[in-house]
Amino acid sequence: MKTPSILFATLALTLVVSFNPPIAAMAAEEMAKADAAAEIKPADAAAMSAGEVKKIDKEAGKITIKHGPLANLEMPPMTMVFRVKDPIMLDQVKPGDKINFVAEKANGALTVTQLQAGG
Ligand SMILES: [Cu+2]
Repeated sequence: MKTPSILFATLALTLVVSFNPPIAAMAAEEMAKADAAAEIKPADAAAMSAGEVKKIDKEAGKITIKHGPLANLEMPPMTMVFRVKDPIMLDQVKPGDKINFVAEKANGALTVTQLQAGG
């Protein structure tokens, strides 16, 4: 009774080996998509992005954020300076805070229009 199971195991192994590369590649791609979606969803359906506050300049109304991918701006992760829509937003966070935010292009400048601590 051993022969059939060995045969089956060999066949299964052959299938796994021959199909594994494309499946693995596809799975990684699907996982990347799922990750991107998961990052956007919890905070707000309106696609908030995750980031970390690096620096705040209240006088200039600017905030430096180390941000993840910004889907709406087609921007990869990086650390950069944003304007804020309302300087009062800068009172809600401090350097080192993890934040969720929405950035939009307003009058040619990238502006944070929504900001919330935590995340
Ligand atoms: Cu950026």
